[in-house]
Amino acid sequence: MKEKDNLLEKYSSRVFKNRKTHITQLGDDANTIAANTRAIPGILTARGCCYAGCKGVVVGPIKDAVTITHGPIGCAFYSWGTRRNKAKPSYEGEQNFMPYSFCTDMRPTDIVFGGEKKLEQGIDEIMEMFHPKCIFICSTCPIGLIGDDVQAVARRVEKKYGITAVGFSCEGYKGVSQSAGHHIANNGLMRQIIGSGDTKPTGKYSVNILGEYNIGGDGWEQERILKKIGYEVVSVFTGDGSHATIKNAHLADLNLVMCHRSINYVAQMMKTKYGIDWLKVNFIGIGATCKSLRMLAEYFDDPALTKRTEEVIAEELEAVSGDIEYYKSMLKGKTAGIFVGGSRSHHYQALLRDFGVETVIAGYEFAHRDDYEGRDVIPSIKPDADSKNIEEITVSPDEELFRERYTAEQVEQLKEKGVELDTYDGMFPDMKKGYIAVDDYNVFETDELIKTMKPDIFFSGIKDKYAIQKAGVVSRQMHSYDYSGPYAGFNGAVMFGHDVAMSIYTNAWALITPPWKRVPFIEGTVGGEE
Ligand code: CFM
Ligand code: HCA
Repeated sequence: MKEKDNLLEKYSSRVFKNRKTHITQLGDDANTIAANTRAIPGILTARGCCYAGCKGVVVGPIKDAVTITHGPIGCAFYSWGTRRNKAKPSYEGEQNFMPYSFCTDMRPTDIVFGGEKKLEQGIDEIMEMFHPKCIFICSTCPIGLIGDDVQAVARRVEKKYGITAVGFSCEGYKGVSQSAGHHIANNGLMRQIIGSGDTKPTGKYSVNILGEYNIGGDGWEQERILKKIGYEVVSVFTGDGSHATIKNAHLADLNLVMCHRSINYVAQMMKTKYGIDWLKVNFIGIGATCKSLRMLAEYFDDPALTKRTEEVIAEELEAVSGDIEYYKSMLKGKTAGIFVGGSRSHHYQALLRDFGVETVIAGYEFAHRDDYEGRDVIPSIKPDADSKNIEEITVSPDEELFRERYTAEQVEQLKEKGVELDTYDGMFPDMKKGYIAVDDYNVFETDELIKTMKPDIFFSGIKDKYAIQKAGVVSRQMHSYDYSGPYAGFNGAVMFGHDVAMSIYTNAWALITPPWKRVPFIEGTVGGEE
């Protein structure tokens, strides 16, 4: 199709061959896309590294555990707070290490002579000063190269102090993106944390929220709504989450999965080991939140719970509908592009639709094919050398604790009723024909898409935000929310509507002439070929 062809035509034949499989213009039939493969060197991808996925994303936000970066100080500094995963003690005296950054600060001599001793000394200091009950050690690139054994250090620390210590070999270069780090983090949590507690929930219906990192307070808005209905939230993975609660996660009734990409391994392993179902939810967007709450009530199938769910939905809608209508009147008919990591590009399409905004271009930095096409494609994904490098752990049913609420047949019946149980359909079914999906998008493609698809607003990250704005298009950071938020749930939707309307209607845009209106543009080809 025209727009896709325009995007590819300037590439050299080698780059063309690769990138054409990562760009899909949606048609009527089963749409497919290549994903989770190596980025082309030098193409200016937006991706990050494996350490970022493990330390920055999954384990770092666990507030009562100390996460120590074993590596150079820069890796620790740039993964400290920038993601805006909020946390606060939930009772007096609860430990919260989020305001701190811990690092071994590896220097050239440590690289030459080894850093294990320095790591152990650092942990001795941490134990003396902070007395955490859990320590996570996250490796950066040099650690794997010099062969420091962080797992052995973790075992020694556990013995010496009687605490839980987990070593993560999440060197930055492992895998092809942050996604490898998610998987490594999931494995560590499953092996050493989940199942190590024995405090049972006391509420009638209890859930864990998986893949919710409390960016800008999103998780707090979700917990507010769930608790108002009467659910007990046992643990959150991992925004404002704690080692003290995650160790009891296996005793909850159901797992709710927000970000499928970063946590689906835990969801799937908990299903196998403990029989706990997982429900794919989306609390981003008014319609999506109502749908998720209704699926949840349907899962537990209790008339009192269903009644309470409807009461809360009605009350919440009543409170926000005036504001939503107001922002909708300002935003209706606009178009958007969304390029984020591995989940939000789908979730935020629902919220934008609440305001009458269509997402005409969308894509991910590091999602896998199942995040685009749905989990049904998983058996057909061939593992390559990079994915084989990441350990797959196998779990089996726990002899004492395995319990299933529903038989496989009942799960199928619930699925037929629209309850998205133990599965995820991905982003494509929610995109319309003609819209463009791009996997592992880069700077050049961003520029081109802005020219051809002309979105009114482009949501992405810090690396591209200012270049986009200099091109005359509003850009909002979909990772950090430009220091705003929450955007989840009912109250978050109002905040989002406010921020988007504010950005689009600011007078600054009237003062900017986009470069393509002032030609000439740089001419030439990309990739060194004529
Ligand atoms: Fe999941 Fe995330 Fe995302 Fe992600 Fe991320 Fe993030 Fe993201 Mo930035 S866990 S995949 S690795 S929803 S940090 S909170 S915003 S890229 S779309
Ligand atoms: C990461 C974290 C990040 C980066 C955001 C951005 C985040 O991938 O390491 O590039 O703007 O959300 O903070 O995704």
